[in-house]
Amino acid sequence: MEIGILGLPQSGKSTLFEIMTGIKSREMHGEQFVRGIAPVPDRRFDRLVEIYQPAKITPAKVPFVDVNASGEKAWNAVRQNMGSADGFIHIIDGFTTGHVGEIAEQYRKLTDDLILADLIMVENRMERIRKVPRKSMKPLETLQLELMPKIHGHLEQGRVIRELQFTEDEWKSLRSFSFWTIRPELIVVNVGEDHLRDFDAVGEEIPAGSPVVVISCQVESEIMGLSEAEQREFLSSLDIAEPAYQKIIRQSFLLLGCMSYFTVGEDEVKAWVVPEGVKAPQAAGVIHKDFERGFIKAEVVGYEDFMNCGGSMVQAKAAGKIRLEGKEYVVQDGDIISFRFNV
Ligand SMILES: Nc1nc2c(ncn2[C@@H]2O[C@H](COP(=O)(O)OP(=O)(O)OP(=O)(O)O)[C@@H](O)[C@H]2O)c(=O)[nH]1
Ligand SMILES: [Mg+2]
Repeated sequence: MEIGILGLPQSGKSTLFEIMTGIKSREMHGEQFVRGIAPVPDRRFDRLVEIYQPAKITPAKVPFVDVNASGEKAWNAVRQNMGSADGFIHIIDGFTTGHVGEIAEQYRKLTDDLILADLIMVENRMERIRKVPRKSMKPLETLQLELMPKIHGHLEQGRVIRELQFTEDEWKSLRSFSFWTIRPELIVVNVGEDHLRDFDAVGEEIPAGSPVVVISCQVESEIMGLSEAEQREFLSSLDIAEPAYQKIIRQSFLLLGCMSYFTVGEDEVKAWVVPEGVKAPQAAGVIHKDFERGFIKAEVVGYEDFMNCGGSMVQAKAAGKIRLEGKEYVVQDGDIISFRFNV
């Protein structure tokens, strides 16, 4: 699973990538794309680390990809390297203009390119399916034959595929295409320092239905060199509670449909990444396949319950807050879990 960083040339893609992952892709000459991993900021995780003071800490992580090519080569590089991205950050240059209308226009420009790329994919597919004799059509192809004109018409109106509603079967039939505008996106507006607070309206100006985060990459990359305390002081002088890049990482994590549960102890506090709606045995399987195969029970306490019991397992147990859950339990974000299994 990974998030691709998309944006027009010189919009701040590599600057954002560096802030989030610490990797300077601009210095990696000759590499068309660069992968980096960002830890997901999570206050709950930090609190658990304070409580357990473990030897090892492992936060949840999100992988990002930055394309390192310009001009004509850029779009080819994007096509080659982002076909498998599960979602995108679409970053927009808001620092050379202070005008919200122009920002919306820039958003439109790249989105139109992506819509066009999707249109071509749909047209190719339609042409191919139409050559298949009706009788020998597989159910998947029949479904695609029905769907493609609908998607085509929608794209032709300059609209993105993710706005459309699909049934589960329809989703399955579309999965193999990696359409650009079907995958979720997070819009990031990269503004100049003076405009940090003027852009609350930007979300309304970009009627995309996608989440929007405003950041000044310049400011945030400058404060990376400061100590944590200095960073906090600087941000509070600008009336900012948290650096925006942290919000961007968290939103990217949500974009992937992920959540985390925790395992805790003096040896390690770890956030495990699972898809939303996962059941206990599959969640255990992320730790080890044997945990899933030999799953017996999950001992679960919700993060809030745990903290309300003074951050103590003994107290949580005494208060009856530790539940024994079975195979059908749907894991909740922030659950603290210990699995019982038999191998
Ligand atoms: N003033 C200002 N300049 C910025 C900001 N973010 C990035 N820049 C500058 O814009 C230029 C491009 O930044 P990059 O992060 O390399 O942009 P990019 O989208 O990766 O560029 P390409 O990969 O060449 O398409 C650099 O000179 C940055 O210093 C910002 O928030 N404010
Ligand atoms: Mg770049």
